[in-house]
Amino acid sequence: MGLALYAHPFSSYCQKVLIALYENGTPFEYRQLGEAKADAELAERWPLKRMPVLVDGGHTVVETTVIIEHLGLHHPGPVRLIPEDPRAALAVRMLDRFFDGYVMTPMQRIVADHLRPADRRDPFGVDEAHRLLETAYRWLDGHLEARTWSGSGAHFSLADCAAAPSLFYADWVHPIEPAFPNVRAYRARLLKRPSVARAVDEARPYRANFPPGAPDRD
Ligand SMILES: N[C@@H](CCC(=O)N[C@@H](CS)C(=O)NCC(=O)O)C(=O)O
Repeated sequence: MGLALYAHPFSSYCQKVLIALYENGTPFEYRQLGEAKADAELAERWPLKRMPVLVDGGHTVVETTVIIEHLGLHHPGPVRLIPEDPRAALAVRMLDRFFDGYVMTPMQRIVADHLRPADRRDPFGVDEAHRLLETAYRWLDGHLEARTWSGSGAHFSLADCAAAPSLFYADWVHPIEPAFPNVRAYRARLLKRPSVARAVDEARPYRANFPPGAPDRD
């Protein structure tokens, strides 16, 4: 029994793991969610029904960061997404947490607000999410001053897997202003990375489903 990934191409967290799999050309069975059978299997394996979920030889692995750590441990490839040196690994994990907590989370909050009934919207929470994104961009711009990749500087890592989809969609809901040239350049660099470009291309057919409306770019 090999690897199976329950995922949807348009989901930002699913892209985070897909990028890791594509980086190393790791073979896996794509169990696409949105189809009744795959949805039922996911609910059975993970009652919280968050995606993606990895199944490795019958063993269920959840949470994107843990999934990517699991892949590095049990299915390593030529691209090491968590550095061997524990200090360098810590820097990568720190940036991974930054992107999930302070870019992905506020971006999701803004997007999810569009799915609420009109009388249950949360303008205060949405404002807060916009402010958090602005502060996150500012901090990241300084952090990227002398770095090509966000986690370990010279090498693409877990942190960049988290950065790519979070900055991709965050820029759609809270544009990265020219005042943050390093973040804009980093997002563009990420989009050129073949693993990221592939994930973005696979998600193209679903853009019309982006709740706030997708911009005509990228
Ligand atoms: N912390 C989780 C977050 C996963 C997550 O939020 N996935 C979203 C898709 S991008 C999801 O499943 N949303 C469906 C829902 O909220 O019901 C991880 O890293 O795997």
